[in-house]
Amino acid sequence: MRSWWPWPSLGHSGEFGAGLAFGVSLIASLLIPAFAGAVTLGQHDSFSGPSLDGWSRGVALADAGPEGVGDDALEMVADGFTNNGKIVSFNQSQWSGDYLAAGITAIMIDVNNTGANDLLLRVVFGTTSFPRFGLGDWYASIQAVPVMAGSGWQTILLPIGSTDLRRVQGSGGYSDALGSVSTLRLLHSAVPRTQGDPIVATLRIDNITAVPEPGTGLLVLTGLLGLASGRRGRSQGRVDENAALGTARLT
Ligand SMILES: [Ca+2]
Repeated sequence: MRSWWPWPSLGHSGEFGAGLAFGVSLIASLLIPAFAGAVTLGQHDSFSGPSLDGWSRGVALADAGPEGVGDDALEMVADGFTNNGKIVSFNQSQWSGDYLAAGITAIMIDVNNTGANDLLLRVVFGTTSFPRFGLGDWYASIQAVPVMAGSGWQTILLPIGSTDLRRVQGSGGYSDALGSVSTLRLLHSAVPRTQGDPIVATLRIDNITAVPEPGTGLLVLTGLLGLASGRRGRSQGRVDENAALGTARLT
């Protein structure tokens, strides 16, 4: 059988070949968008049960969501200096894909800062699996949403329009990047960047939702506002109507 390996002199068997093949595979995995999933309008992660809903970093915490008993959430704990020194979680499955084709203009999240330090939350989109080594185009929230220590549950909105995000790595345009997202990251950072800032903090998140464009997805938006309004009475947070339209922040 003819070998698939294009360089016969190198071969693809033995330690060298295996190592080289692994290296090529690793580089390819970093360069090629994963597209394990296709993001869709209105999709919603609620962390029911022990699953992390495809999110990496953090743990599933039973009965820790905004609804209390029976409502699970994802908790991130950062110690400020080790590999777990930052508040960051990321998704490379159902949150990868074409955000522009899907008509998504913001990410809505329930958050609860149970730690002792205030947080500045941002979303970051990348066309590769990792921002390291300068690979890929990455866009981050220009304006962070502050979530104070001891906040209780709040609903926040992170708009992702072309004027809401800033390129923090790479050279690709906004449309190309948001049209081929491989990784969505949620993190704390003082300025827009690909990675979080070290901090001692604890953050719980729940009900991550892809919010539609105003007007074109009015029914979906109305439903989302209804959900947020229902949670509002049980938390300190509130949803600003303009914020839900992707033009301001939540408090
Ligand atoms: Ca939940």
